[in-house]
Amino acid sequence: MSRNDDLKLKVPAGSPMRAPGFIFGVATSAFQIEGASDARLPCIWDSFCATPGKIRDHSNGRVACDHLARWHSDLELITSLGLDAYRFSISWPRVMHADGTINRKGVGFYLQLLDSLNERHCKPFVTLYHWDLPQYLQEQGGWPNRDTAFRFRDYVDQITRALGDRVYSYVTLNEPWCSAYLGYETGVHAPGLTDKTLSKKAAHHLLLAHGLGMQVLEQNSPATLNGIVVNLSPSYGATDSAADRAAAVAADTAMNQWYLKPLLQGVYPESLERLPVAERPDIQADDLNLISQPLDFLGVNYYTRAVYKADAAAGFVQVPPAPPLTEMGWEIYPQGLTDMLVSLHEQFDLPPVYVAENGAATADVIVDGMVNDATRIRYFQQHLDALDRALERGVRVAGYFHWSLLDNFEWAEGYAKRFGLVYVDYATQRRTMKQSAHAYAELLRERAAANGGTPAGS
Ligand code: IFM
Repeated sequence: MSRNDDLKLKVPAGSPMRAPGFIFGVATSAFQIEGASDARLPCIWDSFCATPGKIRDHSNGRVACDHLARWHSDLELITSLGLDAYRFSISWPRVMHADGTINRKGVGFYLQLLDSLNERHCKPFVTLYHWDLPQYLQEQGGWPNRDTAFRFRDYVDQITRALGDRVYSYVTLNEPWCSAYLGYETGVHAPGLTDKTLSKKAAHHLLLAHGLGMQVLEQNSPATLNGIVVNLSPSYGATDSAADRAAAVAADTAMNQWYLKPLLQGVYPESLERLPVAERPDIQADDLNLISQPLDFLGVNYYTRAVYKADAAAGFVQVPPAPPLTEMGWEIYPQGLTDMLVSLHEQFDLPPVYVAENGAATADVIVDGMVNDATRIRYFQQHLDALDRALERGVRVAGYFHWSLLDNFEWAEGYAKRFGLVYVDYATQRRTMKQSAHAYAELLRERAAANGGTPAGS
């Protein structure tokens, strides 16, 4: 393979990914890129960032990528990539007042963005909740308070009416496991609490919020594709011993099945019954019916796998990842994407699936005006190949979104970890397309030409 080939992305001839209907996109989220925190209500991540010791580089989302001011040129970048779709999130604290009425000024930003995306034939995938809970709702108990799910329902009702028919697809929640487990159990994410009982309650209320949101979407926006995005880490035993294999199953149940089963089958895993009574969420009649309403699609985010060994006290413990690692310290394991998709397909009666996020943080630097992120391109290619293997096995995957368009605020890691296809110099806010962005654009150009057209947006 020549050096030049190494900087290219390819999709094999005959792959369903080459068909024009397969969606290629990029994803971002509001808190991570927008900035202008003064022009909206505070959210739990503002408070978390203001708490000493929580963010590795002591940063916050006040400016981030200044996308609120620079959205127009960011949209030019999206257009220049020729993407079929752009997945972004709405900032709940930007579009709603604390009294539950809509904030027209905040909504105005999204209306412009949506109109411009539609003019450019780039499909808007809108995530309604990507972790930025309004702080006043946290003060009323946050996700462990059942009422928060109903406040989410009200917000979904208002925002979907305000956005009208501009949206192609709605995602109710992004990665509820992160909100519940990282936010309320390990405390490494906002709001930074460390309480197992709160975490289980939060998980249930997030799922309930999804169900209530789906009900509203069905009513207000039946023509959009409506679904949810979960993050899944396929679990493997550290050895082939029965104990390690059982540890992997237990971990899979706690992390993945806890969300998949209620959503897709309307039941919790049986292990719920083995939780101490005090730790069990309050599951009311009809909750599981609401949670398991039919989905137009299931979004899955895949970054890495997790390897477990048996542990007498905890049942399972995660083994530290082995190289090759990304800058996040996450193992690069593309086969996990195939395994995860195939196993979902075998276990559940699935709606179409989107890989709603996949990407890598790499050590990017600008040299002579260029960012040669060959490691990201390799990761990207390996995961496209892994996705193709899943398609060959009959999994109905309808699209792939790369995380992320821009380098951005990587939560507790601050700005040090760069996931973008586009490099952001935070001192000047200058954007530089990395080699991976050029490779993605070239792939889409080449696919469009093979299909007798031009890429979306161009
Ligand atoms: O940056 C996050 C994103 O907000 C949610 N999914 C994982 C990404 C990388 O950690």
